[in-house]
Amino acid sequence: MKSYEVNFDGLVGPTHNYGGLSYGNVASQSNSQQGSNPREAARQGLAKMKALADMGFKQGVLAPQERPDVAALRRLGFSGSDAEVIQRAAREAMPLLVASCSASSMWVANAATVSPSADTADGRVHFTAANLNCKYHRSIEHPTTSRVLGAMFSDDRHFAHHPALPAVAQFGDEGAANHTRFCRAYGEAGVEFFVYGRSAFDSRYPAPQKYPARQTLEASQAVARLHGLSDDGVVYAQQNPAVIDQGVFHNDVIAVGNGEVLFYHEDAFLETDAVLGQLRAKLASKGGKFQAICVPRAAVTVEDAVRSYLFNSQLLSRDDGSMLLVVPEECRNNERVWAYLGQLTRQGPVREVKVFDLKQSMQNGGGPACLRLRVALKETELAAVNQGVIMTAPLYDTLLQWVDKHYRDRLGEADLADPQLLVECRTALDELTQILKLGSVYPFQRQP
Ligand code: SUG
Repeated sequence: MKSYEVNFDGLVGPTHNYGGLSYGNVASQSNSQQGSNPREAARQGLAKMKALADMGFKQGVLAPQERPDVAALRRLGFSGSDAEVIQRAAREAMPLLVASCSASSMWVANAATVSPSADTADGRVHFTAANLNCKYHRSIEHPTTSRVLGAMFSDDRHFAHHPALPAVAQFGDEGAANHTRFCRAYGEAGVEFFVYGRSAFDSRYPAPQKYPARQTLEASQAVARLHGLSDDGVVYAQQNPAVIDQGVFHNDVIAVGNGEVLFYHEDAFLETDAVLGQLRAKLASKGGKFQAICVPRAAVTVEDAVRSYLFNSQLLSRDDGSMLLVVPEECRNNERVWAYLGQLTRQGPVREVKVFDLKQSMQNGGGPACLRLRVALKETELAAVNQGVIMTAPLYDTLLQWVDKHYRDRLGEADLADPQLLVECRTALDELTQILKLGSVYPFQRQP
């Protein structure tokens, strides 16, 4: 049976702004308080989705969330009408209003961890929503994420959904941003690679000194258990704490894998040789031939990697067996990175590099790979997905018109205090759920 990797991209929400909310994420910190352009951000994301769909890749779209999250503000003690809640928060606790307005759900690589059916004990595709509990503004995403994923993958003969892990730092889980899967073909059993930043229960593991390690070993292990993965199909690796301290807040900022290939920076992991050895042996036991492409620090420094987001790229398999690397514009603007990419495509599996302008998202630390959630599906499973979320030329046109109708082209901190923004957001999302055939997934649609 045919099988595919489907990339579901997060549609940028109408409140996209630069809140400076993510300590340890260099771009988020350094662009704090800049004016944003939500319309441009959504258009840039849609352009990438359309381009990849046009190239023949399977592409879907994941809906944004209701923001400001008034219910979250109410849980923090703000009361009155929705407008009063927003205005009181703006007067008394602006950082909380900013957090409740974040459009961070666009980075759907953090929405969930997904295991394809060929890897799981019950032969279904498993999803665990990520608790994202390292940052308050992201910790409020998972209930809606679960409902949206449930509406996209609703057939329980094929799909199993797990709620987020317990919401404590010991089970910090950032989803697919720290998870890669290697396989010979998408429909065959593969090796799932979990990268964690620290152990919460075993002090023998080193930890970063400056910035938080968002993903714990114990969270990764829990996800593997929930998904029914077998030991011979799982490899765990610790991220090098020194690179977390240089701004590598997720593994997908320093490594990307697809098929039989791992593209990674020399400083990405601890005990790299042992990790690569395990990946090679376990993939071989599934009939695959592991191939590692190491980018030496002499060619690209960790700082270059963080600035350019070279590794936050999409490594995509083409029908002729070669691979395409989708990178952000910032890679072309970095001389060393661009020179490296020129050399990379002259030999080996990566034959072409495609550049996208994703500046609006990049300024908050979200590159091409952050914006997509990969779901490997067999043909029958793909047919069971809610077809309303699969990208087509008509859907692209409809979404573009929808963005132009509802989104502002400028948003600053003062605008977040405007209760009209909530009205605009709800109006837009109500229409979107009809376009994408999602049903009532948002809190405002579910209130009696
Ligand atoms: O969690 N930025 C996101 C970026 C997520 C990138 N995802 C992956 N690497 N997969 C984060 O740090 C910034 C929001 C703000 O500052 O307004 C933010 O949440």
